[in-house]
Amino acid sequence: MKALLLVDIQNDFLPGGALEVPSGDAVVPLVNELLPLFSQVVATQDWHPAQHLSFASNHAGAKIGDVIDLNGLEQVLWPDHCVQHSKGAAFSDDLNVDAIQMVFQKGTDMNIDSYSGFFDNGHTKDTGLGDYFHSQGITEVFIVGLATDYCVKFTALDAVKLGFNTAVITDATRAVNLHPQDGEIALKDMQQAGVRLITSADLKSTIN
Ligand code: VGL
Ligand code: ZN
Repeated sequence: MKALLLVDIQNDFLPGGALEVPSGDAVVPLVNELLPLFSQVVATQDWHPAQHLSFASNHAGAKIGDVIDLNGLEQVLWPDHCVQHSKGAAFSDDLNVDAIQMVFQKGTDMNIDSYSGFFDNGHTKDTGLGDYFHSQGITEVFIVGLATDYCVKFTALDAVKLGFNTAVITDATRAVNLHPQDGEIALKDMQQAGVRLITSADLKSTIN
């Protein structure tokens, strides 16, 4: 069984949002077109408390983009984003949210970030997404959304580690690119770990 996994298609990651991903909005119409190809559609949602320690604003003297040690893990400091219940944390208004069966929220613990939709960055807490897929008989996971170099990447790497046949639909993802090549490097890292890189056109021609 296949599932489509929508990673963080939230206002703050779209142009004009707090942590805007260049052309992040371009993924939305592609994702809407893919939704009818799947009987299982699941979304992740970055869902931070205002005190989240991935926010530069919560560290005196820190700047956005600084890298700090946060409880033993390397942490990039971000602008305040996806604060719980804010408009920025909501899914894009243009996304067909009616097709989403389950939402898994992450980044809710202020002391640790969570790029992957499966586990936090320390791999200590589980969101329940892996168990949900198992309970639904999902063996194949197709990933779309934002951002290629953070949440898409770590979600895809964990999906492979958990034994799912994992594909990233590259034209339905966009990168933050704090450094210009980050998106490209992330795709290579995923491919080396066993993630298949496909396009939405590939998918449309092979499914149904
Ligand atoms: C993300 C940075 C911080 C993402 C989330 O969704 O890729 N990136 N929080
Ligand atoms: Zn975040």
